[in-house]
Order: sequence, then C-alpha cells, then structure tokens
Amino acid sequence: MTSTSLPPRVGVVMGSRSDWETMEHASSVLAELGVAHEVQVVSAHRTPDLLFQYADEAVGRGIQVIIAGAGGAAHLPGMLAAKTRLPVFGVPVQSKALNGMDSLLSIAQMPAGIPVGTLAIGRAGAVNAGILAASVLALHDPAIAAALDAYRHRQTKAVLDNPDPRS
Ligand code: RP5
Repeated sequence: MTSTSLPPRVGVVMGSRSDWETMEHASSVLAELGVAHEVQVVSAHRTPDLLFQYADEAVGRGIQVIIAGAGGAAHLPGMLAAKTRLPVFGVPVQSKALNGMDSLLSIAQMPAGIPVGTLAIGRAGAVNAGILAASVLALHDPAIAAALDAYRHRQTKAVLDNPDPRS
C-alpha cells in the first residue's frame, strides 16, 4: 500500500498486522513530512521468501530507506539488512511477554558488517524512525528538508509556548 500517487521512497514493513498499532506512527510522521512511502506486512518467520524478494527488489523499485518493525524474536530488520545495502532502521515493538526487551536486543545486537539503526521500543521508536528516514532523504530533497525544519520548529514552539506543566 502506498501513501500517495508518487512512487514510494521509504518502505515501512512489519512482522505482523499486530505491529501496525506501533508502526502507524512511522507512517503518520512520514506523511506529515511529505515523504512518499509504502506499508506492508513482511514476516521473517511466516513469509521468509517474501522477505528475500522485498529486499532484492527494493533498490530497483526506488526505495531509499527501509523502516522495519518487529516484536519478540525480531529478525525482520536484521535479515533485510543482510539482503540489501539500503539503510535499515529497526523499531522494536513492545512485546507482551518481555515488554519489548526481547525485540530491542534482537534488533540491536547485529554482527559487525551488517548494521541496523535501532530505535527506541514502541511509539517513540516508530516516530523517530520516520523522522530519521526523512532526514536521510532531506540531504538531497529541499522540500523534505523544509518540512523537517518546520516540524522541528513547531515542536520547539509547542514546548516554549506551554511552560507550565499544570495547565
Ligand atoms: C513478530 O511476532 C511480529 O513482529 C509481532 O510483533 C510478533 C507477534 O506477532 P503476532 O503473533 O501478533 O502475529 O513476528
């Protein structure tokens, strides 16, 4: 599923439909920043052939950054990174059994040579993965750079305009 009629430049993938509650925050911030992206469930364990196909085809389809969210034995980001040279940002989904520590450690502890940029567990990680992906594209895209500057300005202003935490 693509976000606009423009060809997607960021692929947002996740291990299960149950991850969408977290990963929709990555999609939302990308949309807010005007970044064309696609979202898709790709499971490292349930659809391994699809994972390989996705990674193999991503560069040729114009994808420039992949955001991958998974929980538990979260092998999706690492296996995508193993199969493509594109930057992969991993979002550890908060698991029920271990609160996302399993997801975090299995995404972060990659062997040297196959990096995954690992974000925080849950919503904050998903939002920041979206912002990081936009930051990468902004290096060569003035419109996304301007949208990022405006986003950061709004965020700062919202804090400065409301300094009293009781109101
Ligand atoms: C992982 O297993 C997914 O990324 C998800 O976070 C977790 C649980 O998946 P479901 O059983 O909810 O489909 O592969």
